[in-house]
Amino acid sequence: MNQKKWVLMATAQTPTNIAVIKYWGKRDETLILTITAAIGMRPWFYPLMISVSPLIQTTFCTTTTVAVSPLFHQDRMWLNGKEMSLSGIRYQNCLREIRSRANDVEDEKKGIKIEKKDWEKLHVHIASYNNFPTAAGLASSAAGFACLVFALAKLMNVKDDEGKLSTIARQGSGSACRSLFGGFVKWITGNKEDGSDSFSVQLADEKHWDDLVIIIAVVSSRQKETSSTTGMRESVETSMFIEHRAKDVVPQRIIQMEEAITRDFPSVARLTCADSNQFHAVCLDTCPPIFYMNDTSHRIISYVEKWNRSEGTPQVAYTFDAGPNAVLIARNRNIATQLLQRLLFYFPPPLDTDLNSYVLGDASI
Ligand code: 2P0
Repeated sequence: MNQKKWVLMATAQTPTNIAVIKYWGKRDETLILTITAAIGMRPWFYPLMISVSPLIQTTFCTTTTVAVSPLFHQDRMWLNGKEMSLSGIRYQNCLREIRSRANDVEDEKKGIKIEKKDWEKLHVHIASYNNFPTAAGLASSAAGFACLVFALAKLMNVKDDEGKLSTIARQGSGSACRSLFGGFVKWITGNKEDGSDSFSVQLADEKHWDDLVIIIAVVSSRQKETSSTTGMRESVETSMFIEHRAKDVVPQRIIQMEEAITRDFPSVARLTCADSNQFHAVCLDTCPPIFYMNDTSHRIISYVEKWNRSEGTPQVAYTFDAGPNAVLIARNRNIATQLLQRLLFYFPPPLDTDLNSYVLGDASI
């Protein structure tokens, strides 16, 4: 490695991952090993995020730039412009795993040559930015860790494929395991104690079903009171229902969902809604109970259920993660337009509202 003053950078961008069969519960807290398989969808487009029209954002993702330089004296990270600690075990595990797989890097134009052995001595700076609410049940950690691992792998010339990288992202956050691929992705539970067989596989690629439209209705951008990590630990310790879900429900649902994503929208919708509702039932069955959804979330569910019933077949699926915000999957663009109109009808903004800060939960109905 030459000692000239240089900085080498890599940037990655990752859309968030939306679970249609939820991950909830770990069998190993350190390696982040799940008690059930899970299926997520990483949109091949950026989902629409609405607080309420006319505020429509068409990007919904994490962007991470990683930089390395002999001028850096320690690993540092900034999230949304604010410095945060990298001392936690999750970051340390990801950094260690990626460094151990790093390879030679040469940039002749800049006169940079880094040998494999140099990576242990070099420090990285990481700047990550979410253009959506962080820790509000919108899978920010999924996009965050997947993006970080991918950017570091690019910077350090790691040759492993996405499946292998998913085992590293998983050690940052379970849901990040599913975020290395686009399209529909399954996180395989695995049996091994070292977690080497707990990785993700792509079930269908980005182009397979590109007429689906995802609309995220932001009900609240506040940070959740119970983190997913704490919530799922308490569910595993106290819920009687979670065992039934893990043994009797999810394995079957995974098979059904794999069949349904051959473009059978009614089945995808039924399974997605049922799984979201069961995940929240497990949260209620936890001691003390966890309430991620609020009244506005419940109203959205009612409206979608009524609409689907009146059509005789599902037009829209809903799913809620560890927060009150609704992820709505419309079967095509026409239905998505109708859905937006209906949301605005049911949640009209008061006349004096600053639309830039308005969220559905503030509406009086
Ligand atoms: C999911 N969630 O499948 C489920 C549905 C929330 C509800 O994955 O402790 O942030 O970092 O592994 O990944 C959120 O859990 O938790 C999550 P950790 P993570 O998307």
